[in-house]
Amino acid sequence: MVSWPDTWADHGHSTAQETAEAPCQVWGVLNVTPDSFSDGGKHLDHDVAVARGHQMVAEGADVVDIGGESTRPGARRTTLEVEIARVMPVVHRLVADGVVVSVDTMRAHVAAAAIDAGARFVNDVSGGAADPAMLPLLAATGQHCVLMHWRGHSEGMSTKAHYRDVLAEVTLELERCVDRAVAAGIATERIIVDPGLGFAKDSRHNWEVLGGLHRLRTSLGLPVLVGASRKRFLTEMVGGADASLQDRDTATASVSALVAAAGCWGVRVHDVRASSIAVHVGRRMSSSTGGLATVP
Ligand code: PMM
Repeated sequence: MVSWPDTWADHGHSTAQETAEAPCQVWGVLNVTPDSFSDGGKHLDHDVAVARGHQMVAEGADVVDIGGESTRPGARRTTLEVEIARVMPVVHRLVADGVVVSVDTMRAHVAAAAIDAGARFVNDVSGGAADPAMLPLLAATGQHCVLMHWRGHSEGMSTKAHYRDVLAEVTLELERCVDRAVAAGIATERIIVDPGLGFAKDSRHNWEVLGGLHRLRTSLGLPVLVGASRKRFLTEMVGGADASLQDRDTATASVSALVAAAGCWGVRVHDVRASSIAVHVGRRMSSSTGGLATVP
């Protein structure tokens, strides 16, 4: 089991070389939902979800990220009661078994319940924007959090995929998101940022963000988590709607290696085993070049 530093600054990411040598975290996606775009409906049964959480740890996951609300493009919101009922039993059981758990939620109420139950991270895809109580909660609890680039709820987000310079705008909007979090009282050392691939971004935007990860990371100066796993822009590369899961996971693992080579802090993936290997390859390559590879 990974022992977590008190802050990521303690993790020693102070130079490019040190970042290249620090392990790239692998977060396993555990969606307890009927409608998430790749694993929806698979883990609605809590016993199945808990077993999958353990399997992901055995395959190399550092963190299991549990979500109870689908954020696939066009998805309608889940009620608070349903989200709690889906997520909390799984959080309780995996925490009791010693698994490092993150809760993927935009609701402060769900985050508070998960933190009380022992979740170590709150992964808010809205970067604290969806629920005004979220940032104060994270400040009060001192929890590590992932703040993702977000322009609005899934139902209308495709209409917001307009950029003149996607990398510059995502970086700036994330910077403002971090400023709001710090103003609310969250310590910078507790913040991980995520460019939000697929969220108000089309395929071309996603590739441009991936191509500029090294720049995004160094401009923000914070750990970066990347969630490319099985997303549409990767599926398009391997046959579109007819793509096999295996091919989508191969494409995902290839991205994981490049994300690790770009010095990012972690990847969020469904197929943990392949990406656990891929991030080692990516980090090894970037440390062998004496610093960080710049992903083209
Ligand atoms: N993507 C999804 C859900 N949660 N969280 C973070 N931090 N980053 C992401 O890219 C992200 C996320 C989309 O759905 P999925 O759970 O099926 O991958």
